[in-house]
Amino acid sequence: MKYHAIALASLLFTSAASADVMVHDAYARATPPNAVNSAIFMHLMNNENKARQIINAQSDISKVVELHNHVMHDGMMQMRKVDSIDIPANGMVDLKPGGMHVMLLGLNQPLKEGMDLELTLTYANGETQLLSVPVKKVMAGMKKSHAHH
Ligand SMILES: [Cu+2]
Repeated sequence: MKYHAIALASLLFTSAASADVMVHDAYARATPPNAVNSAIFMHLMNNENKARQIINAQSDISKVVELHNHVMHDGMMQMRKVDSIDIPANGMVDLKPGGMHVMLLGLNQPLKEGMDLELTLTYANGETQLLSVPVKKVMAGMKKSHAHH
């Protein structure tokens, strides 16, 4: 029985270590030469039975990195800094243009297609996740989300 207990313990440990939040299709928006800000988008999948919370994002590419969401204010969509991005248990969250995103403020260099940025996500439980995020050219996308007809 003792051996069983040990085997089970190591199995649990292994699965806990690999049961991360899965990140798919992460990309940073390429910028024109003089742009100072950009954003990172991604699809987050939580395979755990408990909710996860991203509480911080860090990167060397810009002076400030913030978690943002878009909210309607006086009939206008505005970006707001948020304290966390919640990913429900066994659920998923899309960071996408017009919605939640990782905001890069004060870029240290223009973002060109083909570059890869390093981004570190910090979760409320203390875990960190290092991502390699490719830079992609995308259409602004904002006009579509503003159309209400
Ligand atoms: Cu923003």
